[in-house]
Amino acid sequence: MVNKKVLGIILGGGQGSRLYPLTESRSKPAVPIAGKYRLVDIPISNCIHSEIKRMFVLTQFNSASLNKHIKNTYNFSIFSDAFVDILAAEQTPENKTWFQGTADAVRQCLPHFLAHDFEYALILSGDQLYQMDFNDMVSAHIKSKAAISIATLPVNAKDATSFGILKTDSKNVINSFIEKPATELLPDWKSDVTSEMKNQGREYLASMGIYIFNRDLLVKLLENTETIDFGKEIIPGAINDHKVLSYQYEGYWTDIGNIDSFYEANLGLTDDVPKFNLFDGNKSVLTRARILPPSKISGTTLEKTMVAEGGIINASRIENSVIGIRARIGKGTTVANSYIMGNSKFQTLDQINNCIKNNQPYNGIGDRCYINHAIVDKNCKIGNDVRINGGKHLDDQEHENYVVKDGIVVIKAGATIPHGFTI
Ligand code: ADQ
Ligand code: ADP
Repeated sequence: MVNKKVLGIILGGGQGSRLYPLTESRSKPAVPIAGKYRLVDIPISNCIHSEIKRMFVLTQFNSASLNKHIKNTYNFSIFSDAFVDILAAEQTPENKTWFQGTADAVRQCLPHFLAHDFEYALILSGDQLYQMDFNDMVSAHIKSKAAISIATLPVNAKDATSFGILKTDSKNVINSFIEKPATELLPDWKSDVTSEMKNQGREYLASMGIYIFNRDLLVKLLENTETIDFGKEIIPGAINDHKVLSYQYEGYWTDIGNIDSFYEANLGLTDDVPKFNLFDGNKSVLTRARILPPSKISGTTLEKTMVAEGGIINASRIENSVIGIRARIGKGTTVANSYIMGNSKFQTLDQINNCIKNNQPYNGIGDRCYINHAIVDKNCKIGNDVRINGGKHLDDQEHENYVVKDGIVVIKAGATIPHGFTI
């Protein structure tokens, strides 16, 4: 089944500066999450489970890994209309280079969308972790004859300043909207929420950045080329002239747009009952089916840890961590509170022996290391006796091979960390 009325548009990211250095050499949708997926798999899986199988992914630059991932993962039957296409910001005589903002990205790609039949454009963010059936939202949109619908969620005062905050009438029609209000403005923006939400201090209705637009209205609203952002201009400008519906969502949803929230979202998956359920057969997150052997683990005490396929793990202890595909971790090593992304390919025994002979680190994490509070990006070579101890005691800093952001040490993709190095 392909829903012919809805076209999925996934905003794959601006310049990705908030996720730097994970976005140093790849586009944001290609950032690996949960050991074996990519960020873009989340919105694409939600769309596919909702029968919305025609999707565009808009991205600032089109990395080889994104292309390869989409091409190798989302293969639909040639007899269906389904597709996932990547649209990267391109230079044309009319447009200089980058997408200037979310609305500008959609505007620049509009000719590609309009070549397809659809009645509703479903616009999604590429950096959120949630499992949502969009059919309910589409039905509510159609039933109420709305022009635009926005998925919303009650949030607390601390979070409210980083979202679009809105108020509705008794029929859930949005009558006011403010993008990222300053703290002193918040008292005016409280909504009537359920007592459960009130008890949790979640009294502000936030936009989840998930929009449904009627096709013709989207085209019309984008005619004004001065408007570059949905949250800052298009939505606040539309609420007076059009029926903009709030579709209130109560499930788990989190924004993973910066290093801290990305780290928390990944490590949260190791909880006894994670808020995001990867083990739900009906809402599984789809990704590339790689042909990898099971991970081989020896002498390791594992606590609250997820280990993806293809690993060779000889560590002493791994706790509260996510270990990605083809990871290799040496003897006597401890990994705690960390996300180790793993490797893109296996090294041969000859290659490994050659590194050992030359006293060089090889792919993975060496022997007797201690790694805490860190994200180790793909294809790193971490030597023996390396100590990486992240935490709030570290100030933000940038080095050739790693950065520290919010106390989290991020080892850059492909970095070599010499034997005995300490952070
Ligand atoms: P933000 O998340 O701050 O707020 P923004 O940074 O514009 O908004 O990002 C929205 C999505 O679009 C993200 O997935 C981002 O990666 C992507 N994006 C940003 N710039 C882009 C560009 N130039 N090209 C392609 N993609 C781009 C928005 C809304 C708020 C709402 C929050 C919810 O503006 O009202 O509350 O989302 O997270
Ligand atoms: P990313 O940095 O986005 O995670 P990867 O490191 O996974 O990207 O690389 C993307 C693709 O390129 C992978 O599918 C992998 O097969 C391939 N690749 C990466 N490094 C190498 C390499 N050294 N030799 C051959 N193929 C590689």
